[in-house]
Amino acid sequence: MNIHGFDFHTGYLDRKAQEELVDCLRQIVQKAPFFRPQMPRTGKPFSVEMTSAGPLGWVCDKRNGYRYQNFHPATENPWPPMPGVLLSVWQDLTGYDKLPECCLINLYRGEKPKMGLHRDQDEHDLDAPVVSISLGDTAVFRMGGKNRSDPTRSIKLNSGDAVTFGGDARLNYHGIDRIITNSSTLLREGGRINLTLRRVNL
Ligand code: MD3
Ligand code: FE
Repeated sequence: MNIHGFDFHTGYLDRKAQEELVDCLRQIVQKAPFFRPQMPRTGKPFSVEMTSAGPLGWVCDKRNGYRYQNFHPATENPWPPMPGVLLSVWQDLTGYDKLPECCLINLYRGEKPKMGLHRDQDEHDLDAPVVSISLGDTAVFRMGGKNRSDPTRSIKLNSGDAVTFGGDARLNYHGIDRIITNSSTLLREGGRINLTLRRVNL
């Protein structure tokens, strides 16, 4: 980890590794289908669909807000297990002594999917880094600072790129401005999938 707290691993997964990961995700999504979270209070639907793998999944709805829970909100089944290959990625990129408990799977597809500027602060272990893996179409990622009003910069995340966020950047504001349609051939149905690996509990 560098002084800024984030590390870009451009082209971390080669094409074959990306294809194998997508196959693995298709199996997960068969058991735990994508769902569309809603904003707390307003109930406004997200433009991004989500699901999770591992002991915990991140969910959000009008009534109960943002949280981690150990079951899928629609099927009410436990989330599918964390793929072994993602535990290897976590170990390789972070060397963190505890395992990730959540692989959040974000699907950017359809009409102008985006994720507004926010911080990831629903986890208890804020010493643990977050690992992001991009698959499919390129995303225009926005990285900010500690305060919403801090300057931001725009960075493209391509299929196969991995990023670790920890230390000084763990609570930085960030978001996805847009997806560049048809920039990748990885996903037959088009769009982008982002995986974030997270430790939740201390
Ligand atoms: C910077 N996802 O799910 S991953 C999210 O591409 C989320 O789907 C985006 O932000 C996506 O919460 C961005 C990059 C990322 C993830 C976690 C971070 C950047 C981060 C945590 C701290 C700082
Ligand atoms: Fe985030």
